[in-house]
Amino acid sequence: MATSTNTVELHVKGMTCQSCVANLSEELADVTGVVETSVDLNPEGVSTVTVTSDRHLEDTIFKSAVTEAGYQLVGLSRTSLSLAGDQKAENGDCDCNCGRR
Ligand SMILES: [Cu+2]
Repeated sequence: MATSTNTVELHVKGMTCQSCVANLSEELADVTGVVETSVDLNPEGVSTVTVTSDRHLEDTIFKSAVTEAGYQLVGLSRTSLSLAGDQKAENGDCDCNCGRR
């Protein structure tokens, strides 16, 4: 199995205290593939929830987990960290026809 680590940042509205944090963390922990969740709580606005998984997970999976826990997913951003076994040599090959004729 290829080891790749996927990190997704969820922007979640409606979390106000540590039990919200625990609540959502639990919900996310139930998602297959999720290995780690960390929450940067912002009680007055949008909290940032960083989810690390060992596979690619669809946006809709996160959305339903957040909704299930009773909060609102207002945004999502991905930083795909390919840590191992995914080093393709990109030699900057030119796609266009320059220099060919
Ligand atoms: Cu709470």
